[in-house]
Amino acid sequence: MRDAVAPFNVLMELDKGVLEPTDHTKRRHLSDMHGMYLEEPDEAAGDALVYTVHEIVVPESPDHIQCSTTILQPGRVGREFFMTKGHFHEVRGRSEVYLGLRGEGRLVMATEGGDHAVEHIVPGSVSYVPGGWAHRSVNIGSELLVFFAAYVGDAGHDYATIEDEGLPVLLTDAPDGPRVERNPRYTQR
Ligand code: M6P
Ligand code: ZN
Repeated sequence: MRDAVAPFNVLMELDKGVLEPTDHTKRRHLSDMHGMYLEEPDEAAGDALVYTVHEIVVPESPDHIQCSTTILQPGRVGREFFMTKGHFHEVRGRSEVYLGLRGEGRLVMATEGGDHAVEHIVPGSVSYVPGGWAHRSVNIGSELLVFFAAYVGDAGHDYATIEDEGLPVLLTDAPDGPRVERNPRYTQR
């Protein structure tokens, strides 16, 4: 972790989402997404890379703001587009902001009560994720989806709550374009 007391700069390659320097990089492959898609991936897909997250790490305190870039590969598992795992914040009230940099995506959000919202991620889009809303990004295009995210320092990631059932809606590749479909596995809590 850098000395968060001193001001600092990092440089972002806008079309690739690479931060220089980066404190931490995580990569999620199909094997990390087990059970999150309705269908299991084709064996032919192997353990493909789904997305990469480059993080600037600062103290996990509400005085700080965590920043990261996410690079989502184009692809599908069955009819569903490649997506991030998605999460609630462990501290439910913590909010987040997304800035689209490249490609075309959707930001799927949902509350624990079952409300949902779907916003576009495109270069220049600024999306506000209020506290209490789980969020997952989906690449609906044929090129990389790249976006920047900033969130309150102590937010934390709660993956478990949506791991089994997912979110109320799915983004699928339909003949007439990307479609928001009800998730048959979701039951309202
Ligand atoms: C965004 C932010 C990060 C998150 C990343 C990948 O960059 O919301 O906090 O880690 O997307 O999403 P996930 O953690 O759900 O895999
Ligand atoms: Zn978040």
